[in-house]
Amino acid sequence: MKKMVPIHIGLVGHIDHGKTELARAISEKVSTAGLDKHPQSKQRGITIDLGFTMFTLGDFLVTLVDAPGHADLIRSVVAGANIIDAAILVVAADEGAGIQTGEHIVVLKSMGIQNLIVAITKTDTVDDTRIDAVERQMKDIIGALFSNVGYVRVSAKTGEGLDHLRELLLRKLEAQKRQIDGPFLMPIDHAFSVKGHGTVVTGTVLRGQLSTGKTVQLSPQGDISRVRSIQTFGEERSETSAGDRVGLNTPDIDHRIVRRGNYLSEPDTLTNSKHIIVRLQRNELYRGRVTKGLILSATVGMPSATAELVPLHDGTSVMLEETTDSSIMAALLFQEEVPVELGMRVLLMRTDFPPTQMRILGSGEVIKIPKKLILKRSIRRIGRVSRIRSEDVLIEGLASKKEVAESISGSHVKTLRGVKGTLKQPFGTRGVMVARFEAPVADSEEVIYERFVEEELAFGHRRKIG
Ligand SMILES: Nc1nc2c(ncn2[C@@H]2O[C@H](COP(=O)(O)OP(=O)(O)OP(=O)(O)O)[C@@H](O)[C@H]2O)c(=O)[nH]1
Ligand SMILES: [Mg+2]
Repeated sequence: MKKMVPIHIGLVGHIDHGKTELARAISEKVSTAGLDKHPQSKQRGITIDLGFTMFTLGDFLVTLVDAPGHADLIRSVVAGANIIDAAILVVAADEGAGIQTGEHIVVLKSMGIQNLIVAITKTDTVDDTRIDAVERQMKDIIGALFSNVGYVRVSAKTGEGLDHLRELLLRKLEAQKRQIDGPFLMPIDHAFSVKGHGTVVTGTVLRGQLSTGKTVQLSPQGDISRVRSIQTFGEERSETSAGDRVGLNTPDIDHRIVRRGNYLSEPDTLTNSKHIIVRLQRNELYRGRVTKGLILSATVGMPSATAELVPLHDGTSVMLEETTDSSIMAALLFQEEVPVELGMRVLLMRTDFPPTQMRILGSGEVIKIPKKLILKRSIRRIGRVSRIRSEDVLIEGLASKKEVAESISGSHVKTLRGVKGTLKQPFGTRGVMVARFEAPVADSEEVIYERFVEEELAFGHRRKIG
C-alpha cells in the first residue's frame, strides 16, 4: 500500500453549530477515542472531549480533531489546536457567528494555524439569502487574519456541499514538513486499558520516530515503558514518525495515572519545571490588565496549568508591576510541575473572565527554563533638592530618619533630567542627605534613588535573597 500523507484538521466553532455531525458525515473511521464517547456527551447532547475520526482524500490520510464548542471547554480547543495542521471553523447558517466563533479564531491564530476553511453548516434550515449574509459576516470577521481561507456551505443532514468540502480540502491541504529528526515527542490525548494488552495511549506524534521495542517516558510523572505495539486507526505497524496519529501499547505504565496533555517522549529529553520565561504577543482584543501576580490558565504545548504571571522589563530579569506593551516578556510560575521545552507554544487565558468577554490574554513561546527563578525587584524612592551649598546639595525625602540615610550613603542617584550624583552622608537627624552631582542641579529638582533586591519566586510565594 502506498504510504498516505497524514494531515490533522481541527473542527472548531460555537456550541451546537454542527461540528460533530459534520465529522460523522464525512468520516470513514471513528477512532477508539471517537466522537462524543464521554458519558456526559450522551446525556447533555454536547461534545465534552476531543474526538478523533479519519477519512482518506487523494493521498491524504485526514484525521479530524472534533473539539467541543462549550465555553467552559476552551482548554480542549487549545489542546487540539496544538496538534492540527489546518482547521475547519464551523458556523451554523441559522445562528451566524457566536461568541466562541471569535474566541476560536483567536486560538487558531495564536497557535500559528494559517490554513482555514469556514464551513457554514445546517444550510438545510435556512434560505440562500441568509447563507449569503452569514458568509459576508464571516468574511468581515476573518478579514486578512489567515493567509489561506476557503468558504463552503454544507448540510450534514442532507449531505449537500460535502463533495465541495472534500474538493476544497484537497485543493487547500498541503503536505506538512514534519520534524522527523530529534527525540521522539508525543502529547497524549487519551489513555485506556485493553484486555490482554494493558495500557494504550493515543496521540499525534509531534517529533521524531519510534519503533516497537523502544522505551518511552511519561512526563511529568517519569514512568517508563517499553512500546509493545503501534497502531494507526486499527492497523498494526512496526514504526511511526512525526505527523502520525497512533495508539501505543505501553504495558508498563498504569493508564489511570495518565492525563490529557501528558507527554510520551524519548527518556530524559523533557524538563519538568515550575517556572519558565516566555515572550508573548498581547491579544489586541484583550481588555484586561497585565499585572504582577495575575493568576491565569497557561497552555504550554498541549497541557494547561494554573500559573502566576510576573511581567518583566524587556531583556532583563527586573520585575514590573504592570505592562501595557504589546510585546511582553514574562515569568510564569506554575502551581505544579509542567513538562517544557524551549520554543514550545504558550497561550494565556483568563478563565476567571466570563466567556462573553475576550479571555485570551496573549500567546508566544518559551524562551528560558531557569533552574531557579531569581528576579530583581526595583525599590525606588524619589526625593527633592532642598538646598544647594556650593558643591554640596541637600536632598530631602529619600530617607525618613538618620539611620536610613546612613544605610544608603554611598549610593548613586540621578535627577529627573539625568544628572548623576552620589549620596555622601546624612545631614541632621530627619533623613536629609548631602549629595554631590557631576553637573549643576536646580533647586526643588527631583532626585531618584533606585536599588534592586533579588527574590526567589515560586507560585504563591517569594523569598528575599541576601
Ligand atoms: N438540520 C440540521 N441539523 C444539524 C446539522 N448539523 C447538526 N445539526 C444538529 O445540530 C445539533 C448540534 O449538532 P452537533 O454536531 O452536536 O454540534 P457541535 O457543534 O458538535 O456541538 P458541541 O460539540 O457541543 O459544540 C444536533 O441536534 C444536530 O443534529 C445540519 O446540517 N442540519
Ligand atoms: Mg460536538
